[in-house]
Amino acid sequence: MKSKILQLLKDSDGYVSGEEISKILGVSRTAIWKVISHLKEEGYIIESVTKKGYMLRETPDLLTEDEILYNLNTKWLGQKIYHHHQIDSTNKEAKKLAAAGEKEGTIVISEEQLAGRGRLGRTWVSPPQTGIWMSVILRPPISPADASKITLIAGLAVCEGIQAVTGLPAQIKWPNDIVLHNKKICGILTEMSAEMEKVNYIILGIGINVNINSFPEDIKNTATSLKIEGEKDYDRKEIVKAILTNLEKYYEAYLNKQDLEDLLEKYKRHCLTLGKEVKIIHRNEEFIGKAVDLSEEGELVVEKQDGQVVTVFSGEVSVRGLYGYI
Ligand code: BT5
Repeated sequence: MKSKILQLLKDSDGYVSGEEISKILGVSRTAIWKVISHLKEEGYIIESVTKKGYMLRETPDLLTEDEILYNLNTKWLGQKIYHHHQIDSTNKEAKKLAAAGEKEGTIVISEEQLAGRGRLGRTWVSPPQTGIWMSVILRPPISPADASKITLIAGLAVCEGIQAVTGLPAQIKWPNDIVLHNKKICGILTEMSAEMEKVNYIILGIGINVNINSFPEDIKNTATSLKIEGEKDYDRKEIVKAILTNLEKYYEAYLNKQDLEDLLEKYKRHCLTLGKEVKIIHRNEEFIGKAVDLSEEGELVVEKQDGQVVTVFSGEVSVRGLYGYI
């Protein structure tokens, strides 16, 4: 009932009377009043005027289920959201839920992470209420060997989502970073539980720096936020919605065709790695070459300095520019 009342308030330009709400939803005026009090506790500013009714004045800047579901155009992705004010890591929590049978499309989102994680045990800086720290539970009927393609699909969905809402020229740094003006604004961490031939679930963790003003010393030269680059605050909810809409569309397109063909063209257009001299780092080995293309499987095709052409699987590699992060 809470989300329905909220929807009525949001859809109206003026006051909505208790009588009207009561008629539409078939609930008592006291029940409505209780919900309104509850919404106020959550941070909604709602004016109540006798004889006129209720008017929504302000919505809290929180990524709650109610806020994200309002006008979200997906069929299944993000239709159930666990919202936290603080958590260690949304990926860790999503993994617990998935292992306990949570269905595909459910999302864990937190205003702050105390132990946000990057790849290979690295940390992810996740300050309160200024970013999008979320994890999506997916159960694709694919082989574990294809799981890294989900990272590419997510990168495309995030890049285009950010561009659409902010108008900023976000680009993809293959395989899992989104960058803006050559600095990182988003990282993607894909974790999987699988058997030999079958994926049990994939946790797609997405971290986006939205309204962060500054970063710790060790990453301040490589990290940035939408606010720093665009010089204004952005609405986190709208970005989440745009990403979920794209992600559902591209994920379904990939599963229907069982290949990346249609998506790769778009991906390449946004990919700043192509055409660049890169250093590929995998465990203790590294080599230098030019990133010339992406294979049909989404691997990076690199021409080494001796002319040999190799394909690099996205698994656990790090890609660096010759003169720094890009
Ligand atoms: C990533 O790892 O880029 C994946 C980040 C995924 C974060 C999301 S947030 C929701 C979900 N829950 C989690 O616990 N994680 C996921 P990697 O490519 O390994 O990059 C990590 C490196 O990026 C760190 O070692 C830092 O150098 C740098 N870094 C850390 N925090 C950053 C930030 N907020 N913005 C930009 N760079 C950052």
